[in-house]
Amino acid sequence: MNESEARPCARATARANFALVKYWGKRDAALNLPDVGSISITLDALWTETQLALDPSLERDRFELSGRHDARASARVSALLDRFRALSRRQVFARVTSANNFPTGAGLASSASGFAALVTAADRAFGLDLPPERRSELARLGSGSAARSIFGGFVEMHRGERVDGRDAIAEPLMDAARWPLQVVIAVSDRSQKAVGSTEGMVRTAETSPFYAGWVGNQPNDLEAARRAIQGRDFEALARVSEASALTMHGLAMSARPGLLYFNAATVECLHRVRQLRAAGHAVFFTVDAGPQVKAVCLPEASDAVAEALADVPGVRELVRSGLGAGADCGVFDRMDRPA
Ligand code: 2P0
Repeated sequence: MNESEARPCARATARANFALVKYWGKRDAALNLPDVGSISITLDALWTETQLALDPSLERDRFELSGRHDARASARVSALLDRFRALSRRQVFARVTSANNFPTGAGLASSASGFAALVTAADRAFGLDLPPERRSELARLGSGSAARSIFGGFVEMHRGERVDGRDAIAEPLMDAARWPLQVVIAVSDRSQKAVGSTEGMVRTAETSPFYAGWVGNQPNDLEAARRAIQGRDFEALARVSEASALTMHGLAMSARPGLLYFNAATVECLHRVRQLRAAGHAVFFTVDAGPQVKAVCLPEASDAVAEALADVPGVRELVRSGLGAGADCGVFDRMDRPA
């Protein structure tokens, strides 16, 4: 065993989330401040596990995702770890290994669980023990949606007003156990998307003639979703969630050049979900910056939803999930897979 393997290691797990009221657009790209608030659900079946060990023998951070070095991701990881070095006043570098149990960059929210896990592991390894709202703020610097994966169940991300971003953080709205919705994800393309969320958001804000209307309407959708969640009113949550997803995609399509994340299977899945709802099944859809359709349903509807979506041409795989917990962390006496 070499020295680095024996070093104490923080091991964090964070689960993916997706928004019901969508985040699309930034008011400050450097601090990654959103132009709109958002409301999400955290899943239990899609997660990132990140191990982090501080190593005084290193001259820079070492980051591996699923056993491979990724220069772009490494720069983002290191920039975030710089914050932890500053906060702890410890100029020490880290070995970080991270693995997702689902495809990266395919519209399944890998950056959300990834940065939430990184921040949670770093918080423990640097001995900071920050409150969850501070971890949410730091996770946001890595990826806007990651601020939400610090928490479980139903979560609201605030737009915030401050220029320093201290109030652009997420907070839990309701525990998963109080309304245990189910999710069926229809995966039609596992490849990385052509235009990532960050680039897509910037292009949309700069070029869409409808951007101001999107930002102006968001408080209405947030309020409708908050009420629906508090009242466990499925029909109301279905209405506002589908409206938010379609509006976000309509907005993205209106960028120049337009962003089109749907494929043929996406569109067919949306029709199937609406047919199921018309037939009395409690289900609605949402779609993020990729072609996968996420069908959110009451538990009693989930088998019928899975059966209907599995039958759509182009759907390659279904992922089924319940709602999950916030990010958590333990300390172990060595890394499983040293970088
Ligand atoms: C959401 N998405 O609310 C929206 C809907 C995708 C579509 O949050 O630039 O990867 O890192 O802050 O967090 C994905 O955006 O973007 C996302 P950055 P992020 O779930």
